[in-house]
Amino acid sequence: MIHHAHRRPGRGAAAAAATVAAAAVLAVGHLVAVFVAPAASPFFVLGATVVDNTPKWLKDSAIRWFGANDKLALAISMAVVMVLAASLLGQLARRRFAVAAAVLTALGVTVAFLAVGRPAATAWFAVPALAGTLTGVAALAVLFLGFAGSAQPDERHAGPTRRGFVLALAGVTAGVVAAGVAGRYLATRLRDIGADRAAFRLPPVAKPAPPVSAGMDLAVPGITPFVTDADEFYRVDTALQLPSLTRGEWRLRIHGMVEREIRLDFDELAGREAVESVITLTCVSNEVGGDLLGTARWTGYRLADLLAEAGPSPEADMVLSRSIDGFTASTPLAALTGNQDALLAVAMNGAALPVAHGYPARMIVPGLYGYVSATKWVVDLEVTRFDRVEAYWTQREWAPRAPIKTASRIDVPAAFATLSPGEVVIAGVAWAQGRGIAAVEVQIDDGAWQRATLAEAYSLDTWRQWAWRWDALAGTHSLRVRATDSTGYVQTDERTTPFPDGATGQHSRVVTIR
Ligand SMILES: Nc1nc2c(c(=O)[nH]1)N[C@H]1C(S)=C(S)[C@@H](COP(=O)(O)O)O[C@H]1N2
Ligand SMILES: [Mo]
Repeated sequence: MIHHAHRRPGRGAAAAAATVAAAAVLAVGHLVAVFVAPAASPFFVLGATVVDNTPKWLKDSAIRWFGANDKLALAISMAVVMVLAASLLGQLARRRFAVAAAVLTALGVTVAFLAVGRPAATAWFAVPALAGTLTGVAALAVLFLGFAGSAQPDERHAGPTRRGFVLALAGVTAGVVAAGVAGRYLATRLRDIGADRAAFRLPPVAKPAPPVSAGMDLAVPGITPFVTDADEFYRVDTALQLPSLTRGEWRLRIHGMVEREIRLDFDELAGREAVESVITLTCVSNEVGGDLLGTARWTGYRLADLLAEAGPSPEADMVLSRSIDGFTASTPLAALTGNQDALLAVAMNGAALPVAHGYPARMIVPGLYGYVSATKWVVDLEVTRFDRVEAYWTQREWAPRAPIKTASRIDVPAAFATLSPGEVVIAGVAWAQGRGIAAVEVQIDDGAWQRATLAEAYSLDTWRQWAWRWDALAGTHSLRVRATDSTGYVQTDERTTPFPDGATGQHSRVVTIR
């Protein structure tokens, strides 16, 4: 009689087998999601769940430690956790296969539940995780049970069983890799979001935005152009994988404290009046002198009109917008109903929104930082109250209300530049959306503040270029800028961090003249 213990794979083999079974759940789930809904991939569902539930201290440290690689750091941590958990599952499977299979099933079903709970999910969102789980459990059975019957008494002998196990492991691994590669390939072939974007036609606008005139660009070499190219535009979001949402799939639901709920698809937008607006979008995380802001000509539909159709309750004071990937922003209702330039934007600088900037539709609200207003891939607007619900960053203690602060930046000369004595043009941009820039001043070392020349203003909601001609003398000098907005507020010298509602402080640069 063969002793029971001899039928088990060794510890290492068990860990490898269970890791491959767990990878099968993700790979097959990802492949099936290509056909069902890409956002339902167990991979993204887990990633998004982790991102949404990472405590603020950990997220802040991750951003501090890894900077822009925070998403890569997350993927690596998740992979490490998965391998560790799967190794434990493997040890369990060696002893009690049925219990291990039940645990894997329970985990898979949990992911299916999480998938159904994602924003804009349907019951179909459970399918990829369930299909993946079935495959994973089958892989586990093949690897742990399939070859146990003819076990060699001692694993160290390279008998048929051991060879069989290795072959099975290799076969299942190959299957998992094939499913993963097929998922990635098909995702780009079947879901050609590029073709969907290319087929987009800009809606005719009844009243085009005023043109950007020559006087708005001072044409100083190196200064930030008035309009930012879409591919130069800063990008900030929590998305691990850019959502791929076609116009055909896109839906917008307006609900909550409204007289009537509204559901719109993209074709229904075409029947509405499209408008155009040039707006400077700004990120609250922009440091003094930073480049997390840009100006574009946005085309879209007035949020005021869409909300009016739904009829917000007089008790409501906020709109919670939600993206396909679960990001939320809380925007004061009055900022949407009281501003004709608050848009459900579908185009940027005359072309469909780039996927990274919210294709096929996003919000653009003048005067508010992006995290409380500029939801990309927006699919849901809930009319509600600030005292009822908190948005993504507000839950992480950023300010619930976040108007953009008056600020200015030096674009030229570059930091630590070495220049020749004589005329040096100091120039940059200043912004105070909603109020407008009234003056910009420059200070050299401890000298008097000097009035810069302002470019023509486009509107209160856009940045404004400024320039000042300096007769530079030899030496090392510090250049400093401050803006005054139309309310008379002079940009403070007091330095604060972006957290919780935007940085303050004046931008300065050191240059050498010789
Ligand atoms: N879906 C989604 N929309 C989002 C975000 C996000 O993380 N997810 N980030 C917001 C923030 S913080 C900013 S500053 C703007 C940036 O928009 P952009 O990437 O087009 O410049 O998008 C906003 N909209
Ligand atoms: Mo932001």
